[in-house]
Amino acid sequence: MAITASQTNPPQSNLLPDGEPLPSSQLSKEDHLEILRQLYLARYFDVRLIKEKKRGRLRGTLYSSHNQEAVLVGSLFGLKGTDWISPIHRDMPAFFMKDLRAGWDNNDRIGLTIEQVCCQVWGKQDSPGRARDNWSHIGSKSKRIIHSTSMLAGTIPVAAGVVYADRLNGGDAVVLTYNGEGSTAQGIFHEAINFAAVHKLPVITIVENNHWAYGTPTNLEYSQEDFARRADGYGIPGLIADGQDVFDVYDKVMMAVNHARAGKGPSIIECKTYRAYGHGDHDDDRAANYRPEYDAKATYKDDIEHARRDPIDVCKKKLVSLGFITQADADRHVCEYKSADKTKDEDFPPEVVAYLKRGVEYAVKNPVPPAEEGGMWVFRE
Ligand SMILES: Cc1ncc(C[n+]2csc(CCOP(=O)(O)OP(=O)(O)O)c2C)c(N)n1
Ligand SMILES: [Mg+2]
Repeated sequence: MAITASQTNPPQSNLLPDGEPLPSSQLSKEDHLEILRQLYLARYFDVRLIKEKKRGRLRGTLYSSHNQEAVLVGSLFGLKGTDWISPIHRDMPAFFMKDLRAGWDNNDRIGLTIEQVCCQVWGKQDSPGRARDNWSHIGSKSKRIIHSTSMLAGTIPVAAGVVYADRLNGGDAVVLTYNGEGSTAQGIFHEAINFAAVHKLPVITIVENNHWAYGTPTNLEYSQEDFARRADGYGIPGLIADGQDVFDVYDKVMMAVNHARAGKGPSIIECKTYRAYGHGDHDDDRAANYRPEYDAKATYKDDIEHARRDPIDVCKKKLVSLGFITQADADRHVCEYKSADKTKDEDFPPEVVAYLKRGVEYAVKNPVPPAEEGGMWVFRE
């Protein structure tokens, strides 16, 4: 039998020391329920924005995170507040979900508030960017969120520098950088990861492999079967996570976090998922044309099918199997496998709807910044 390249050099399957249990096996029933609530929250944020945009209430481009929620929730859940993250355009919920485990209404937690993030989307005065820039172009030094930019992969060297400084100051922070698989073709991706590998910096690079970079499919982006194998070239671990299974993402990220915190350096985690809509909302109609025929013929079409499992459905099934919820609980609010226009508020738990309502109402009432600000902060004031 012919031996394929991936059999001779498969990505690592885990980073667990011998005999150590999976990190997710240590999560409590409350943690499991909280993870499901956070998945609902990330989904609701996205569908609400899609609806607001369609009604003409928002300006800017919406890069939907629909179907990719498990990557965000699973990767953020085990972080300490003092860890850093660097989200990009498709990770909008990450800005308010960082450190959410410390309490949805805890004003001292180290993540942006839902009000700040809604103000950013609505282009209002209390947004971190004071309505001067694209939705996802925000960050906060005190909240340990590296400012997102549009220069894809450009935040990885910044992230490496941030944790390098933290180490020199005696800290134990790790940084999670988020990148689409298309962004990995940038030269800076290699330069930054190589630097982090050489200096054993605690940089964990999440590759959100949603199988499309704008209109480019993965087989025109890189030539390996599994992107995670590229880690071998840097001499660091590369893990693959089922991006639809929040607990698999959690496990792989926690393995990488523990590895990094122990001073063993960076890793790459490829989360296999699928982009639910177009690149941005301007691309939805075109994507509905350019994708189906191509996907059906792709050699990795099974991967795509797998990545189209709804992460909320996958999570509920796990919780039912563990006896943490009943099937009746699982069926109470059903948003899974529904496109945004097909969902209603009743498809989400009331506390999720109320949380976002608070953010939206704050943003709607918040004034736009004074016009005189327009020319400010371009140069040092
Ligand atoms: C350096 C750079 N090149 C091109 C672009 C334009 N651009 C923005 S998003 C995008 C596609 C990104 O695809 P991927 O990294 O897979 O992320 P996804 O949108 O799928 O989440 C492109 C080409 C950019 N912002 N920066
Ligand atoms: Mg992509």
